[in-house]
Amino acid sequence: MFESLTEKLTGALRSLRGTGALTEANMADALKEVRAALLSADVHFTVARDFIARVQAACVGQAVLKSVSPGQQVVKIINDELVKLLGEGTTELAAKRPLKVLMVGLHGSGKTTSTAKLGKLLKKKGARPFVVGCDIYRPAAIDQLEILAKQEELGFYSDRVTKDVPALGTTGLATALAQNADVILFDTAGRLQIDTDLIEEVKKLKAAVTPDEIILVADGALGQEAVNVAKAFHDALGLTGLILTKLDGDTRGGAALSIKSVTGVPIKFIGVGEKTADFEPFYPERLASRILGMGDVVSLVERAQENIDQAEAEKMAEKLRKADFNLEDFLAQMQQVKKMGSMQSIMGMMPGMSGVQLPGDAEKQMKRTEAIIQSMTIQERRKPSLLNGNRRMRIANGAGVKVLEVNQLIKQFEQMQKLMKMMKGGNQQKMMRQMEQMKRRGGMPGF
Ligand SMILES: Nc1nc2c(ncn2[C@@H]2O[C@H](COP(=O)(O)OP(=O)(O)OP(=O)(O)O)[C@@H](O)[C@H]2O)c(=O)[nH]1
Ligand SMILES: [Mg+2]
Repeated sequence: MFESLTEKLTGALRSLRGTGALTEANMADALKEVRAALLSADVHFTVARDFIARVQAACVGQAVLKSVSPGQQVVKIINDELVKLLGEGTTELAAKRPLKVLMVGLHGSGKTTSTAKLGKLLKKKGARPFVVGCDIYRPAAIDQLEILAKQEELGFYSDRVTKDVPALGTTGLATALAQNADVILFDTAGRLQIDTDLIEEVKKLKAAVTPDEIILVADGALGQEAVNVAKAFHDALGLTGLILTKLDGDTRGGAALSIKSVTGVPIKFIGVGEKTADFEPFYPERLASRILGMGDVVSLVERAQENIDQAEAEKMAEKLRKADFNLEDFLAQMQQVKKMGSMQSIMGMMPGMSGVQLPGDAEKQMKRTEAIIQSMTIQERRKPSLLNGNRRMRIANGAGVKVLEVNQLIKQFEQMQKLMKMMKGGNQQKMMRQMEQMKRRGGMPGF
């Protein structure tokens, strides 16, 4: 997320971060670079200008130049100002139950996907979400929502015959309440542009279901355009929050950075990938530290907690400790990691890793490793040494890979096993040597 902005900002701040003496001149230079970085990330120029002015004022006010570690302090000030820009204050949905949420936005912005993602997230938190498909213009849109609702086990209602959207909304709401749902999400139709028909229809739906939250789903990759879209929707409907989607792509960050200060509407969630798990509550503090290249370990841990089975994880850790971790366990673990979302989105949360682009085939590689293990019998997964040449060939055929890849996986796995035995034995020196060797040979299997 925001790789190029992060890169430019860390570049600009690197010179300041050091302990060296900070002068007004080199601080001005660094701030000029910061401003350029913001502008090239498509941040609105008035937002960038005000931002720099505030940072400058804060630096003077806090007598940065005379402080013990001036560079660090400037970074801290920039961080704080970024947090303000991204929107201090509450970014949570209203706590009211039942809660009615209207999802609006342009065509293809991610409304339907985000409706399911939000449902999933709320369900994890113990709510009983229900989704209502109000996009009557494309039957496929209703199907899309229904499939996602089934997948995430959310309540669902729609009507493929009616032409009356407000009536559909009302019936959907009644159905949801009758089923004891406590959060009702209305997915609406998108249009190519903000046209009056669209707005009129959503207004009628709003009047019919009286939502507590009106959330605009906006494509974060649109940059400044997303800010204009948000303004238009806000004027017409009175938004209570925003979901910025597609922040995983080559988004430059402009929308995320300008939208709150221009519209005053808080970002509440962000979409960071196509999978339903690639969705997070929006925390300005965390995004600020991600933008400044400091990672976001808190979000990473939360995502792990939400998507990884705790009991399973403990069992795995125990197996690792006892050096009794076989390919079957490895497969199970890979599947757990996959639940956390795409590899690239996980990487972006690790300190210092945000700029690291995974090789395009990292996910593919993981799938191949999975296919290889899946082609083995249970006995073989538990004891790969059983695999002779003939079996390796069959497995390669079964998984659609070369025998060489099967051999590599087994070889790497045997090394990992050796490593686990050493950990168990507590021989650290030997372990480090083994790890070095593994690194040279291309890392852990599957990665
Ligand atoms: N990479 C990425 N793709 C996303 C994200 N959110 C949605 N998408 C994709 O964007 C496309 C459009 O998403 P939808 O949820 O169908 O969008 P919509 O707003 O409902 O579209 P309409 O119903 O046609 O107005 C789909 O291919 C989604 O998988 C995201 O956060 N990241
Ligand atoms: Mg849709």
